[in-house]
Amino acid sequence: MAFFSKLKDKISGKQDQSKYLSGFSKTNNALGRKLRFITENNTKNKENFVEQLMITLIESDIGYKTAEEICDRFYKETQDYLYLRQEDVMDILLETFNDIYKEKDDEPIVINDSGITVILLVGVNGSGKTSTCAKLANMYKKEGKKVCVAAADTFRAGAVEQLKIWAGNVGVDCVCGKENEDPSSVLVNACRYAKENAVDVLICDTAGRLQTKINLMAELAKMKRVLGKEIEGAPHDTWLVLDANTGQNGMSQAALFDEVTDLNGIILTKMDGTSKGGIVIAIKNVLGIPVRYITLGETTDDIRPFDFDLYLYSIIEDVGNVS
Ligand SMILES: Nc1nc2c(ncn2[C@@H]2O[C@H](COP(=O)(O)OP(=O)(O)OP(=O)(O)O)[C@@H](O)[C@H]2O)c(=O)[nH]1
Ligand SMILES: [Mg+2]
Repeated sequence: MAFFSKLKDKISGKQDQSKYLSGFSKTNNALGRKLRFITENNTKNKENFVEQLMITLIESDIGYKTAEEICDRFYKETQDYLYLRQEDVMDILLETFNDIYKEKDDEPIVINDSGITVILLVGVNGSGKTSTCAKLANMYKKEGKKVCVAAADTFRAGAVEQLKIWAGNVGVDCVCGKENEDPSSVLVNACRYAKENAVDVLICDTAGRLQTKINLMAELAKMKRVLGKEIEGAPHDTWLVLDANTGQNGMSQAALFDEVTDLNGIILTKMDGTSKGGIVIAIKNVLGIPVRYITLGETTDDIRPFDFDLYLYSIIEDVGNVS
């Protein structure tokens, strides 16, 4: 297993891998187990294997287009299928996932070295925006940065209070809006506060909205413009907070939010609770938007930078045995 050995070498020095992998295990064990199963059961029939592979990939939310691409590539790579060992089939599959994900390079996260880095979080209702705001705030604070959060969800009753409590727990400043206040005016106040208080990172929470509601999407476009007027280049990062359980609707969310807000990243939440997770590959392959972070639970520590090599490694079943 040439590719797998290389992958193992690559990740062996990475910190925190066991927690990362155990958080993933549900997602990728399910995919890994299915891949193993169809590999074992189709040693003599390549056509049948590829058909089963297509179904498995679609069941794991990889999406039709990307699944088809993986199957086509796999088919071409395995002229000698009948002579391949099961582990070699698995190895070729993992390498195909890798090649498809890494075909387009990820642009790095934008950091404003000359001032405040502004991050805008957008997404549908309940995807995890507010809790992710707290998780990011906690993470950046631990890196030694001065962090402020902006509670610009003035639409849902209790939303401002929710972020205020999280901010208090994490120990960062929070600029709050009032219920029904224009969210853009909250962002103006937050930018001014950030400038006056030497803040390094300003993270803006927004109200959940369906990607198909045109007026609410227009409101987001306004928020972006307002941020840019207050702080040059802001928002530097606009990230879609996407529930990993959403399945293929996630593709439509990503496409429509991207159209209005020009996303430069995705945060995949609730990775601890999904048995799918193939959407990581689909979004990157179809829309070219990289996953920046994943969240793996409900405490403020449950956030990790997304690492594709660890993700891929965890697809192989024995995730606990990384040495
Ligand atoms: N298990 C698990 N639960 C999560 C994760 N992230 C968020 N949640 C839960 O998902 C629910 C919704 O999270 P919120 O952060 O309030 O979501 P939101 O997008 O701000 O919701 P709205 O403001 O109503 O649009 C909460 O119960 C969170 O605790 C995660 O990574 N794992
Ligand atoms: Mg919220």
